[in-house]
This record gives sequence, structure tokens and C-alpha cells, in this order.
Amino acid sequence: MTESSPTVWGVGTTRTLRAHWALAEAGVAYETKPIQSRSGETQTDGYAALNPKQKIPFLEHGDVKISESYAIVDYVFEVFGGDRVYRPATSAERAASNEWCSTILMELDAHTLYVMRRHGDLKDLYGAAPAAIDAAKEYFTKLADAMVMKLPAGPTCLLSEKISVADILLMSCLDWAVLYQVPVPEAYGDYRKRMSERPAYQQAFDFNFEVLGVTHKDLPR
Ligand SMILES: N[C@@H](CCC(=O)N[C@@H](CS)C(=O)NCC(=O)O)C(=O)O
Repeated sequence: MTESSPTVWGVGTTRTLRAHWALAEAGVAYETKPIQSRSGETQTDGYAALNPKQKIPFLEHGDVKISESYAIVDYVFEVFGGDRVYRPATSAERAASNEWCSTILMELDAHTLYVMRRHGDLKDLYGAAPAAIDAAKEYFTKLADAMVMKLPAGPTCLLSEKISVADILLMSCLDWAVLYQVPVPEAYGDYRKRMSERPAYQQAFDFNFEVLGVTHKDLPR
């Protein structure tokens, strides 16, 4: 790695997938510190000094240190994406991108999928809450349904022919939903298939989930 190559901390979750996929789309050589969620590796003094949130993913690029998957993907596309990726240019384009990203991060990720994780897999830490999990599942499908009208009419990425930050966030949440057996509206089928055929997605998925023994071929499409 050269001095200007980025380093990513974290593998094995759909949020770490976002960082690896963005770097693969941008075609950047980078280093990985393959620490895992809930392994104790995010709790060490050394990691806490780097990222006081003690969460993954985390990206370091020279003096730039970023701890949120959304901010990481946006930074990678801005700095390394060039003409391989879509960057909104007008106010209307930025609004369309922001609308997707806010819905995905707030409604799909934080309010539904992560609620399922907290009160399902992590119930010993956060408490079992079957009713919250059922409600979250229903809410995921309702919100995903509400965004169907914004899906692209043609066989493209979400906002243009080129991949955008919103695509990385959406596809990672759709995969997360599939892994949790949450019903994903059928209208997303073609979009999921197109995204899953991208070489950068397949490469990043297999690299990110190697620690769990899962490949992109294992997910029903
Ligand atoms: N909003 C953050 C969430 C990051 C997050 O919660 N990461 C989890 C794994 S997906 C984590 O690192 N949890 C602490 C741990 O497992 O030790 C992002 O999108 O990057």
C-alpha cells in the first residue's frame, strides 16, 4: 500500500460491505483490518483511540478518519469515484439522492433492520422484544413499498446509469432484509438482480463475508 491508500476497519456485516463495495466500484487499492462485530476487537484501547464509537466500518485516509458507513461511501465516491460513479450536481439531483439516503438510513437501517438485530441476535445485551421485531418487519416492507414509485423505470441504477451512494446503501439493506427473511417487495427484484450482477458487488460481498462463510451466490435473488 502507498501512503495515500485508504485503510478500512471491519468485515462481516452489511454495513462493512458498503465500504468495501464502494472501494471496489472506485477501483481503489486499499488495506483492510478485518476486525469483526461483537468479537471484542472493536473494544480494544487501540481501536477506541481511533474510533471512540467502537463500531465498524471505519476508514482512514491520511488525516481523514471517518466512522459512518454513509460518510465513508460518500467520501470514497467523491475522492476516488471519478466518472465511474454518479454524483448529484443540481439541487433537484441532490434532493433525490438525499431522499433515498435518508429513507434507507433512518427508516430501513436504523428503525427496522437494526431494531431486529438489537432485539433478536443481540437480545442478551438489549433485551428480547418479539413484538418490536414483528412491528419492525412489517414497517420495513411498508417503507420499501412506499419507495417503489421512485425506482428507476429502466434497467439502470437508482439515480442514473452509474452507481451512486444511494445504490450501495439500498442494496446493502435489501441484502440485510433477505438475510433476516424479511419480505422485500417484488418490485425490487429486477433492481436487486442487476446490482447483484456487478463484478464489484460480487467481489466486495465475497471478501466482506468470507469470515462468515457466505458468498453472493448464497443469497436468493
Ligand atoms: N451507523 C453506523 C452503524 C455502525 C454499527 O453499528 N456497526 C456495528 C456492526 S454492523 C458495530 O460495529 N457494533 C459494535 C460491535 O459489534 O462491536 C454505520 O452505518 O456505520
